[in-house]
Amino acid sequence: MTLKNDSNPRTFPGLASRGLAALLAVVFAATFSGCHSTPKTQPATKTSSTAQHPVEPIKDTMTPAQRDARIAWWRQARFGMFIHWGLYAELAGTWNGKRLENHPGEWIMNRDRIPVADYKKLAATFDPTKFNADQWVAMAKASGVKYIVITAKHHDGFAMFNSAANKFNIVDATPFKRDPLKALAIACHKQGIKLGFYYSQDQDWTAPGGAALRGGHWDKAQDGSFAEYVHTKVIPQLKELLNNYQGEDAPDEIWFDTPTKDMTPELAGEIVAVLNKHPNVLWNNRLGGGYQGDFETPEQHIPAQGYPGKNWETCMTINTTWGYKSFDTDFKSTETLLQNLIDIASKGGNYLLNVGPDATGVIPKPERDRMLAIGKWLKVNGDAIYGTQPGPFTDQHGAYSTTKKDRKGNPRWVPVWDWRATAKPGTVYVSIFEWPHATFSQSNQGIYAGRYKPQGAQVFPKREWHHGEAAGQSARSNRQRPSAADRIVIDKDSLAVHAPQSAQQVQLQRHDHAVRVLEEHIVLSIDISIDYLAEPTHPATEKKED
Ligand code: JFZ
Repeated sequence: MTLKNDSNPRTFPGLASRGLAALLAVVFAATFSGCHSTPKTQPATKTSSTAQHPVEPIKDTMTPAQRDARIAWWRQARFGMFIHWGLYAELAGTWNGKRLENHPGEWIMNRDRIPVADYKKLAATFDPTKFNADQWVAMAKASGVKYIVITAKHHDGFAMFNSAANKFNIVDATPFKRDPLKALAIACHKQGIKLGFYYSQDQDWTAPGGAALRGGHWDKAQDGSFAEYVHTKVIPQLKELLNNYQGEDAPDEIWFDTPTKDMTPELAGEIVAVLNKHPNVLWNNRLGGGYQGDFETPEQHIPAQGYPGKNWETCMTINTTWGYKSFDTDFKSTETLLQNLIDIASKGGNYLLNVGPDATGVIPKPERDRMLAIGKWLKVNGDAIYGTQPGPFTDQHGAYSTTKKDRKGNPRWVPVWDWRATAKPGTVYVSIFEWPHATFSQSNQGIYAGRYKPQGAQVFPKREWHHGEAAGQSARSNRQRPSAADRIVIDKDSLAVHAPQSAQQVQLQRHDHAVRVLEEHIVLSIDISIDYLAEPTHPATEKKED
């Protein structure tokens, strides 16, 4: 591969200015305006949707353009905040003086086999007087999230909203007597944040007939007909959730969970018929009954390649529990969380990061701190995340382990946290986690020693980066960090190093903008959007997720 850095007239230092890069972005956008309207999702054929499902989801009756418009906000959002909040917050992970280990707090009723009557008593003392919807939403907004998803009803069956359909709810059964979902809907509407409701449609440990995973029912009060449970609780409550917040334009999505075989295609179809009356409401892939929903929901992990061509969202705990546990202090570092967000964006997904408020209505400070630190980074670098597509490079940032297995027994994906790229038409954003381990300067060979070698890259403005750390030391604590104003400019020939002729077919499917950049013989401007690592966060408790 010949490198032509000097001969390319456009790789001049002036490119380092943001203004010029922005200008180029506009030029590229104009050049490729024909290609970004291309729908990614193919229309489902009549046979595949109607044959499988008694009721066809509304999206399957739409044109690709309508379907894209319906989910556009969600695709651009990239970052959301999950909230697991319910009666279990009162127990905070402890029942009868015994700490619940190895299970999340919201599963305590099931894991400790708490009798239905005893669990229901928790409502009488649930009084989250410190709950303040405006504060929660303001915090979410400052964290840079574009949407919130909150547990309207979790597996314990307790409705965190005003429900005429079932009295086991926060308005009728607690001294609090208010509907926090209403307050959140109002606050979200005011502050421009989308709002989704999590609803456990299948498991319900306090309603007769509701399902119970991990051992089945443990209390006679749980026995009954699943269909009757769906008809008398699930469908009426879903109607409430879909209709009672319309003044606030909510909800924007319903997040179903843990489908079992009980959820037959017919019962699920009845639910879909209700959802279809609200064509803009998105719903995830966990309804059951064979329905795919609008998006995939990998949980607690980031898939190695994302889900090319699909909408997907990784949901993840900020420590190790979803529902509040007073003694879970195993928080992921801000740096890990940010790298997860960037990794997910580079693969075209959303990051739904969870917080677990306590029983007084307070989001624990370590969780708030981390959320806000992410928001601080996004404020400077958000254009590398929001509304982006996967980056153009085919580099694999990791490898499948030959020894470690994942939950399903397959070789585990072990990521390398070096750098990730995202893209918008005409612009590629490179976020670098591991700044190179060597002295390097503006020469073709010297720029990147170590793993990352985009030969031909040039760093502007002209200056040398010295990296003062010994090999093997923590690369995080003291490495030299680039600032947001720095640029790497890579010309088409050096880009071709990453995209050999043979690989371009593969690239065309996911990264058409970048491939067209190559074909047009123009310089690709790459924004380095890094800044955040300058802040020391929590070096002692760092933990990498895979
Ligand atoms: C589910 C819930 O059970 C959990 O409480 C939380 O709400 C989370 C977001 O979603 O978590 C699951 C679902 C399925 C499995 C594990 C956790 N599973 O199949 O192993």
